[in-house]
Amino acid sequence: MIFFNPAHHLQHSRGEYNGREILSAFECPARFEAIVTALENLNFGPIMPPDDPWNIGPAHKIHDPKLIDFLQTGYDRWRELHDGMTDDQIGDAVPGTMPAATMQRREPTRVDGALGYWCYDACTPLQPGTWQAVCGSAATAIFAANQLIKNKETVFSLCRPPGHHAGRTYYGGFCFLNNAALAVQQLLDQGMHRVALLDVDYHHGNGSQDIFWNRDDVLFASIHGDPALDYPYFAGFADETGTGAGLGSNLNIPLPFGITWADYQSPLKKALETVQRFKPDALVISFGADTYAHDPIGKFSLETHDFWAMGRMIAEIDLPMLVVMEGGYAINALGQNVRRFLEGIKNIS
Ligand code: SP5
Ligand code: ZN
Repeated sequence: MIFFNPAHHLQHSRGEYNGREILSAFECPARFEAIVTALENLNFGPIMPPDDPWNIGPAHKIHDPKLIDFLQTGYDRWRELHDGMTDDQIGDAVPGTMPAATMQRREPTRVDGALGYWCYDACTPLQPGTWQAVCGSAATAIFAANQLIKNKETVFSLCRPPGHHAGRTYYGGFCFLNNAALAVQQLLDQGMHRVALLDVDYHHGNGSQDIFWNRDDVLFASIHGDPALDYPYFAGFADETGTGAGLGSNLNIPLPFGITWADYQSPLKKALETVQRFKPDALVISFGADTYAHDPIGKFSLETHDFWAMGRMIAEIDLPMLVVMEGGYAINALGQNVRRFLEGIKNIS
C-alpha cells in the first residue's frame, strides 16, 4: 500500500539564495506530483491519505516538546512580529543567525532570534501552512507503520516535506519532524523490539542519527556523500558509531562524488549485512532519489535502472519493510526513479 500526505502543497518554499540570486526551491510541491503521477498504475495496492492527518503519534518521544511547540507556533509569532502586514508582505520565517559552537545556547525570546536556535540552515522556511503540511507528512509515516504491523507487507509512505535532517532538538535541510524516526518509534510502540533504519538518501541522515544516537533498540545505517565535501557537513563521518547503550548501533558509510551503481553495491551490501546482524523485527528505509546522476543537488551517478537493482538488493534481506520518501530533486526523472526502486523491492520487472 502507498500512503501520501494530501496537505503537502502547503509547504512551498519561495526559493534558495545561492549568493547571487534566488533560485526556485529544490524541495517543491511538483516533486510530490511527479511521484504520484508515476505511481498511478503501479501494482502496489491502493494510494491513500492517512486516517488522521493531525496524528503525530509518538512525536514527543522523538523530538524535544519545545521544538514541536516552536514548529507549531513559530509562523504565528513571526506574523505578530510584523504587525499589520499581510503574509505575502511578511514572507517566510527563515533564520539569519545561528549560534556558533562556543556561544550561549539560550533560546532568544523574540522569534526572529529563536529561529536560529531551532533551525540550523536557511533553506527550511516556516510558512502559514507549514505546520499542517508537517503534521500530514508525519501522520502519513505513522499510519504506514500501523499498516505494516497489521499486514507485514511492504508499505510506501510518500512524505513531503521530508524528515531525515530533523533531530531531537533541531530542524533544517527541508525537514521539520523526522517522519522515518516517527515510523520507527511507532513500530516499537506497537510491539516490535528492534528496528533498523537504513538511509539511502544522498545526504547523511543527521537528524535520525541524532535521535537514535544513544539507543540500542534502533540501528541507524546511512550511505551518503562525504560530509567533508557536502551537506550536512557537520555529521556523517565513518567514526561516528553511537554512544552509551547505542555504541555500535550507528553505521556511517561516507562516499566520494561520482559514485556509480558498480561502486555503490559493496557499501550497500555492508550496510545490509549490518542490518541482518542486528536482527531487527522490521526495516524502515529513508529513500532519497538524490543519488541520481542528474540530480541538481546530489553528486552521485546512479541511473534510473539502478534504483531497481537497489530496491531488489534491499528486499532480498526479507524483513517487513516501510519505505519513507526523503529527497530527490530532478523532477523530470523523479517519478520513474521512485517507481523503479519500489518495483525492485516488489520484484516487478
Ligand atoms: C532531504 C534532503 O535531501 N535535504 C537536502 C538539503 C540540502 N540543502 C542544501 C542544498 C544546497 C544546494 N546547493 C545548490 C547547488 C546547485 N547547483
Ligand atoms: Zn537528500
